[in-house]
Amino acid sequence: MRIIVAGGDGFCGWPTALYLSKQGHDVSIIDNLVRRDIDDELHSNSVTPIAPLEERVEKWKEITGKEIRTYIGDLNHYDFLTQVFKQERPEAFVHFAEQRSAPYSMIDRAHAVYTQSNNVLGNLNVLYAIKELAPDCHLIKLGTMGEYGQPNIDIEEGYIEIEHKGRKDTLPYPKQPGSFYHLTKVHDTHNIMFACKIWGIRATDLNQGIVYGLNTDETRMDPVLTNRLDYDGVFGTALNRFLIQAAIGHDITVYGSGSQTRAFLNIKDTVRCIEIAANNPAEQGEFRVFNQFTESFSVKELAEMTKKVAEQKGLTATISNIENPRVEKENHYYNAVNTKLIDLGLEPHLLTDEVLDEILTDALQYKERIIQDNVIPKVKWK
Ligand code: NAD
Ligand code: USQ
Repeated sequence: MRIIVAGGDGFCGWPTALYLSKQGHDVSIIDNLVRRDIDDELHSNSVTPIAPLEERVEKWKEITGKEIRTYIGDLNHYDFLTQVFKQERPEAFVHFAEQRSAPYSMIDRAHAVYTQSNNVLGNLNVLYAIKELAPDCHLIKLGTMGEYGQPNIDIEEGYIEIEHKGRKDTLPYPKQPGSFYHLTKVHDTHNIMFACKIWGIRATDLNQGIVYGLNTDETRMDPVLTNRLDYDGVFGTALNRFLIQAAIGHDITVYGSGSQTRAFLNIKDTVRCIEIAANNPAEQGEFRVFNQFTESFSVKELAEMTKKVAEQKGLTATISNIENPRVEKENHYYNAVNTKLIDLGLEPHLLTDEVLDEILTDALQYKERIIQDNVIPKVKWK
């Protein structure tokens, strides 16, 4: 299958591009490299040294003989995007290319505006490019579990059957996102659903949980293929961040009580979920939603698991409940459904001590690169 991976230089996109290429798909990457620029803006870095994109794909070709073509440009430059569509004639378009940090979107007005215009308008351009140039192309769009928020009922996969005043309907599941970033995913969802309805586009919205880990079998093949690993207070996510904090002897920063619960998955499952979606395309006109996660944990549980594994390695790990910089529910019900990807063949890599140990070992290898000052969160919601 001819597949474009937009955002293919990023944390999820790079290992996905490699995995799809290994499976025999004809892969090309679109990326404007803005994530590398944001590292400069924040005076931050990936824990792992990451090679330039051109070097990465050259190494992949050298090792495997497989070519991944790259297009450096912005989804918001429509002329650029249409040129890529004409050249590649994609059968699937995997869309990772958005600003993905909730804290970054909450820095100030300018960062909120950037996040919303980059994400919502970029996605709208992709919808138009599919409509005008590749109407059969399957859009595989990365959404987020955070679109649903933390309702006091079970979270379904995209839709819920509601009975109201004696009548029944299946409606989009209510959305209660927790940041201007998470809101962009809700806006995207509505735009995609509408485009499917009016133009007959086929789309799968993957409401992904928080991804942990960094390496897959492919990224481990050579140091040049190593994936990025974020740790700072803006882009670092729970669990990966906790393990890195443990690696450098920093307190594990649980925000508030730590009772807040989220859905998680291993990066090794991310790449497989994309393959499953690609191999089982949505029908023409169908807007399909899969909840892409394998397990849920409270933040407190993750901190405790990290502490245990770090101590087994002889590290000192202290859990510190710091004032929550976000406005979010801490004590809440959380039970989300995730059967659709499993029914299509996903075999989850679950979170074990061995998995935690593996990520911690990777973090320890590069711990000298970590800039201590970036670890504490500085962005507040209010
Ligand atoms: P990332 O920031 O590492 O990668 C995103 C990539 O997209 C970057 O390489 C960036 O340069 C590129 N990009 C951004 N805007 C672009 C544009 N307008 N044009 C072209 N390229 C652009 O993020 P990630 O962690 O790999 O996340 C990928 C996707 O998955 C995002 O949409 C994110 O919202 C979603 N997601 C991520 C997680 C997670 O835990 N990392 C969880 C759920 C959902
Ligand atoms: N948290 C801590 N301590 C930390 C960091 C985070 O307690 O040091 C808490 C946060 O308060 C929050 C939870 O952990 O309650 C998750 O925070 P996070 O930064 O790991 O994740 P989030 O901001 O939700 O965003 C990440 C990705 C985003 C993706 C989302 C999936 O950056 O792209 O969409 O996870 S989800 O959470 O399912 O919406």
